[in-house]
Parts: sequence; structure tokens; C-alpha cells
Amino acid sequence: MGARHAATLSTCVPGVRVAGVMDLDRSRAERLSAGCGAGVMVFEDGRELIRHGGIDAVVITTPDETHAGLVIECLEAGKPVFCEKPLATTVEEARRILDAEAALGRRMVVVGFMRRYDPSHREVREAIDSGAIGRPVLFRGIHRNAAALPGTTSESVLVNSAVHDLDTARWLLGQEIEEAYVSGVSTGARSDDGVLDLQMIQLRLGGGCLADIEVYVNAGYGYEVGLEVVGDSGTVSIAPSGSSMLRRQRCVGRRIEGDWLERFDAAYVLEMQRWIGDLHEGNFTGPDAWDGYVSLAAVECCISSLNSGSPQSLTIPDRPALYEGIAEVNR
Ligand code: ISE
Repeated sequence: MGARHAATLSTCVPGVRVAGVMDLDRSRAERLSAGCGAGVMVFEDGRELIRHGGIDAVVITTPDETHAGLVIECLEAGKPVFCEKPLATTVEEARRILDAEAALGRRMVVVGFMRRYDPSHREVREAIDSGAIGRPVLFRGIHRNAAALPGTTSESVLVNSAVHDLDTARWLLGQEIEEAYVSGVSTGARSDDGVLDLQMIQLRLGGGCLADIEVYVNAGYGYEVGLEVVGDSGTVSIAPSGSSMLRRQRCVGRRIEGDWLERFDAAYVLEMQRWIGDLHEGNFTGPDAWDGYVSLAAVECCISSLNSGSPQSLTIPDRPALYEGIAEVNR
């Protein structure tokens, strides 16, 4: 993900220069830096990169467990930060980020919920906002990965993958999650490690909507994200695969993307362009630390449902004033 963002910033975004890259594996960082133009600094320590005087803003794409510490480090250094999702791996860490931003008195954090920039997701949002489907009553989501990432656990399916769907549901419906019921099975498809790699999430949201979301991280055949929002007078949906359909020799076929880098290619570019544009204007309009925090509160509620086998309720505190009244772009 870091290599993709660095490439996007160096080739598709005006008004920015990749000044430094970091990887624990120095040779990998050196290869990446060479592709980002001349004079790109190479670091093996994220904190050193963050504190360096030649770095104005930071993109965090390190492993999930390191996100919160590095975001706080950026805030302490007074540097705007784009953090890949999830913002943290626990609500408590995310709360600390909110506190650090509150102490600064300005929003400096943007979270990489790139689906909000995906043209088809934006069309769904526009259809809902225009009233075309009436009052939304149900969100259905499908999220399939070809194969689970190494080190996947039953909980990390929720923290790392389902966090996108939880964010999408609340973003599209404009409602907060109030109850979650999650069940999972270990399909044994790729390994017999007992990880619950297929999970079904049922949600009840504040405005009277329901949601059901399938997250299957070992689907084997490719990568797909699809959804349908049902309203009281119509529905709007994104078919899992948006590619063209080929009919030949009495068969019909459609290409399926291999992973999120392919499927959300356009979204990643739009996301970086927006972030850099906002940076110049000094007003961030993308998903913020509050969205990162609330999505993690929902993830933790899902984890306790998965572990207890029963529905769990969730109360989201009022949105702090710092996160109110922001221009509606990707919010
Ligand atoms: C991955 O980290 C992503 O962010 C992808 O968008 C998501 O679909 C996948 O499940 C995650 O593992």
C-alpha cells in the first residue's frame, strides 16, 4: 500500500514531492525511493522520518498495530497525517488520537477509507442523497478477498477488512451503528488454522436501518466488493464486479479483480489528490479521526458479539465540535 501511495503521489498528484520513504527492509525502501524521483531520503525508522525537518506531511501504511503510535507521533510533531485504515487497532488507542487532536485544536488526521472516493460508491451516495430510493431501510454488503493475509485472526478479519464495510454502511446511510450480531465459520478453504474466515455481520442502525454484511477473506477466486441499499421506494446497488461481460462459445464471462489495488485503483488516486489539495487549502475534507474512532468502536462491538455469540449494543458518544460542520466532500 505504501508503494502504491508513493507512486500515486509522484506521478498523479500536483503540488507534492515524495521527500522520504521508510521500510524496515532498507533495500526495499531504496528501490521504492529510486522510483519516486531524485533525492528521496530513505529511513528504517518511522519516527525518524516523522521528525525530520524535510518532511511536511506523512502517509502511514505500516502494519495496523503500529498506526496509532505513529499518528500520535505526527500530531506531536505538528504534521498532517494520512493514515491507512484502521486508524488504530483498539478504541482506546483511537480515543488517544482524538484527545491529541483536541489538544492541538485542529483536525490533522485523514483516514484511508478509500471506498468513499470510488466513483461507484459516490454514485450510490448521490442516489441516496437525491431521494431516488426513498428512505433507506437496509444495507447489504459483500466483501471477499482471494486469500487471507498472513497472520489473519478471527478478530483481524473485523479490524482489517470489515472495518471498511462498517464505515461504508454508516457513511452511506448517515446513521450510527447501535447493535451488532456477528457469527463466523472456519471454511478450511486455505488452511485448517481455525480462523473464522467467513463472517456474517448483522447491524441495527440508529435511524431504523438494518444491515447485513458478508466478509469472506478466503474466497479463492478473486477480490470483490458489492453492495445494495434498499429504500422504501427503490434500491441502488454496486454489482460485485464492474467489468465488461464477454459472451463466446455459448459461455458468458467477466473478469474479476485480483485485489483491492486493482479494484480501487481510481479511488486511491482521487483520495491522494484530495488529500494534497486539502493540505494546500488547510482544510481536510476526507474521513477523519472521528470516523476512524467510530469505525473501531463498531469493530470492537462486532468482536464482542463474535466472542460471546450474542448481539451486542453500542452507544456512540456525541461527535465533538471539532468534527462538526465540515464541507461535505467525502464525509
Ligand atoms: C485490506 O487491508 C484492505 O484494506 C482492502 O481494501 C480490504 O478489502 C481487505 O480485506 C484488507 O485486508
